[in-house]
Amino acid sequence: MAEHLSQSELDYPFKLLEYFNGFRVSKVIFSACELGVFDLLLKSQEAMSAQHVAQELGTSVDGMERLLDALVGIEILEVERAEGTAALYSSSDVANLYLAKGSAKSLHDMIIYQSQTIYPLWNNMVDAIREGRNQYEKTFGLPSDDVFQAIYSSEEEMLKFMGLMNSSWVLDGHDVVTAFDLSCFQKIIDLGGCTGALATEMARAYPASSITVFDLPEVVEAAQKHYSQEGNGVAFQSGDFFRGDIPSADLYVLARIVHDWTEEKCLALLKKIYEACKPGGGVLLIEALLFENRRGPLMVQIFSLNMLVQAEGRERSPSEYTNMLNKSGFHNVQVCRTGKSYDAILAIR
Ligand code: SAM
Ligand code: ASE
Repeated sequence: MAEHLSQSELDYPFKLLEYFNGFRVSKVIFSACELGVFDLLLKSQEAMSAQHVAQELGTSVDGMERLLDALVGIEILEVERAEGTAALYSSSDVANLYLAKGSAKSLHDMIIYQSQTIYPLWNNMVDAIREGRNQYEKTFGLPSDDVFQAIYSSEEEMLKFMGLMNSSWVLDGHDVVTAFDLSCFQKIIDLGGCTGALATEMARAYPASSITVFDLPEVVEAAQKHYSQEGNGVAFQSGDFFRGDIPSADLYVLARIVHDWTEEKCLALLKKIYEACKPGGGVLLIEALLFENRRGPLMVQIFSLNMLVQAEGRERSPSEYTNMLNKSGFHNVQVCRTGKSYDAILAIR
């Protein structure tokens, strides 16, 4: 099988070509999102010509026609061409569900952040690999020693990052909070819980537990202003999990926190959590797990490069997380792969 695959790739490198042209496919989707193509097609509810779309969005007709054709090529839009009339473009169900701004499952904010922040950072990937550090300074002229000072360089950037974080849990939130039965934990704190998207999923799955999001003061303020849904049963608390006290709880959730930091900082944080944790309590890590042999999943290997270019951490395998948890005092480490982007690890004090 492997021989057959490599043989045909040698005859003609289909996969190789598709992969190294991947950035252009990304740019097609990013551009359409930034221009508002999917929002317009959803709103219009009928198929539109390139000229009509161009006029509504204030672009050239020629440019828009090429963009719409490429979106048809990647099967995100549909087109009808009747003899003698202009081609008429319409959205697919996938575009309406995931790419338009307003829908409950929208990934729009995730795509905007990839387009405006991650893409420029990845442009300096060569330097990131040479230097082994993030590229905020070269890319955006920002000091980069304090990772979240760079990520939150302005109110606008902070809100965009929060949009990215929020939209991930549209897809994986329910799976990760139900990977283990957490109903035995009364007081749950989501450390670095950002907009409260995951905490809201927890409150839904465990209505008898109390859920608190703990995050930096500016994040809590913005979360309450822009994201807090009335009566979803989630409380907010400001603090700094490195410099300040961690409140006592039965379960600490760390979703995409450990992967931001060096092993040294993770151990300091996990030990601090261990001290604050009630006996019989635990910690739940939500991360994208590498395979133990590190051969995949490809998306996790790519996330790990993203942590290099944007933060100071990395993606890790289950045994690396287990070792850190054990070194911090936790035991009974259980790993659950969800089959989606993010997985769950539960450990008990
Ligand atoms: N847990 C959320 C999720 O998975 O969607 C957000 C993860 S985000 C990568 C990291 C979060 O940690 C951000 O919300 C950030 O504000 C927060 N954070 C960073 N440093 C922190 C600190 N010292 N104390 C508390 N929160 C912090
Ligand atoms: C972080 C997660 C992310 C810090 C910065 C980040 C993500 C993007 N930038 O903890 C989410 C997943 N990765 C990608 C590439 O989308």
